[in-house]
Amino acid sequence: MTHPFPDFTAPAGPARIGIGGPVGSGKTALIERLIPALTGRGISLAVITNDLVTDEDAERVRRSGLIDPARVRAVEAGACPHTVIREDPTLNLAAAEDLDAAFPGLDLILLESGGDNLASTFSLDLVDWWMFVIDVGQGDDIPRKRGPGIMQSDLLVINKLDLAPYVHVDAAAILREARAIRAARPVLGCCCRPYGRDGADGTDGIDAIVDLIDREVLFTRAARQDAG
Ligand SMILES: Nc1nc2c(ncn2[C@@H]2O[C@H](COP(=O)(O)OP(=O)(O)OP(=O)(O)O)[C@@H](O)[C@H]2O)c(=O)[nH]1
Ligand SMILES: [Mg+2]
Repeated sequence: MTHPFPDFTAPAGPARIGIGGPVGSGKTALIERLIPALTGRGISLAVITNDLVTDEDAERVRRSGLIDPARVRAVEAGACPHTVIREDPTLNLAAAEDLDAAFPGLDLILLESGGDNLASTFSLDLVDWWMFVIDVGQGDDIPRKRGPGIMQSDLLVINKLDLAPYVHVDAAAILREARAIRAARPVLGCCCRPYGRDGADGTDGIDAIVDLIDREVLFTRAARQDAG
């Protein structure tokens, strides 16, 4: 993300990355893949999930065995999932501050939004950088619909490329079209499940997402903090 103020200095504390996208596109599945990939690179991690009226996703991540369950917090978003990530992110900011206080040296918090439509975006008071996850099962015309999530996110992830042949979507074409629509902003294809399909069939895979996070968020933020 290019910050609008060149002399901006990143605040101390962990970086925060938002993960938004329509219901069922694979946001939690992506988190389950990112946790081992990021912690394997020595990054100290925590997770906040937003569900409408339950803590279902937080419980799933806690039970996954991938991360210390104490590092996972749930925010109940209520009826309107984008309100708590955009208009009034107080609950998510409080959860992030709690995690920062509980785990000194925390590098990064992943925040999953409640499943929404193509219109959700994150407040930059809440996150440093955010990605939007769609999947091929929603149709190959989704990038063309140009919702704010597709146009404004720092990274567009097109998930479930393994399903493309079954839903009659040309995976290469949807990636090409999304890249053309987003111009210079990155688009990466992946398969959060089944495991082992990363990088197969032209997908960019989880490692490409982690490389981008490393470069665009963690490295850039550390450089800003050093400069400050
Ligand atoms: N075939 C396939 N299935 C996937 C993939 N990623 C996720 N799924 C499945 O898609 C379904 C939804 O995944 P979730 O990770 O729960 O999606 P989500 O975006 O977190 O859903 P909400 O939080 O309810 O909005 C689950 O049944 C996953 O197993 C993928 O790459 N390929
Ligand atoms: Mg989820």
